[in-house]
Amino acid sequence: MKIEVVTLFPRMIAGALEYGIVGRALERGLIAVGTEDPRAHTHDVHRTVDDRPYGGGPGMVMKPQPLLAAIRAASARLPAGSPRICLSAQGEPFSESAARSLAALPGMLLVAGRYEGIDERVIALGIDRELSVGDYVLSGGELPALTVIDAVARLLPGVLGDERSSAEDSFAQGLLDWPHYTRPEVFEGLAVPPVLLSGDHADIRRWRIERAIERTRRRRPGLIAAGKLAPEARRVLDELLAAEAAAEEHRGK
Ligand code: 4GO
Repeated sequence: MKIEVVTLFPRMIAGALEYGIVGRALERGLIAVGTEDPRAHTHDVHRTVDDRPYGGGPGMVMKPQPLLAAIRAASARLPAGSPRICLSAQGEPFSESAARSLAALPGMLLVAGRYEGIDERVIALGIDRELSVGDYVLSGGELPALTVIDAVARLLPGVLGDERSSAEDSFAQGLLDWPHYTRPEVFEGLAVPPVLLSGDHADIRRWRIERAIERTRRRRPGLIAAGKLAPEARRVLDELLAAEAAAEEHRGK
């Protein structure tokens, strides 16, 4: 997959992508990430990329001409069918399912704004969709762009090692993750749950899904209400609910 990022801080993107699974995916050519700096598209001696907001108020706005020129230059390096995406707190929520849709595409352009935001006409002329990584304001779109790149890259074929598959992730089940343990068996008085030492893979799988459901119900009930559970998780949840109803009945309601 070919990715382009429009940013005033290209080294922030390049630097963050050197590490871990995404770093290896880049080395192996499974993804390629380019950057385009709007400052390279200015024509004044001060290389101005921002200006004062019409209507007044504090802060500055990214001026349209250098930003749109950078978007067009970066777009020209991407395959047809690559969406131009702006990261902003006003965007639609980014999610694992949004990452899955993007991972099916040949490329994407990510626009990372700075200052108070970008001139709305750039969105009208050069952006296909706006995404938000969460309900909070950041000082730039670079970290959200890196978040999208990371979440998408690990879904691409070959990016995770043989022994790991994103299909095994709890989010593939529509759930929060289950708890993880490694050696030693007892750490500061806390033991690893015995089922994980049993070697019974069906029991272990069942335990993990149950723990994931338990956490998700407590911390993120909306994820379950949204009815997006994978069939395996749905089955386990239905059994848990039936067991709870039976226990309730037994206690005389
Ligand atoms: C994205 C960008 C938050 C998000 C941003 C988010 N803040 N929640 N700030 O995904 C334009 C200027 C947007 C700073 C940028």
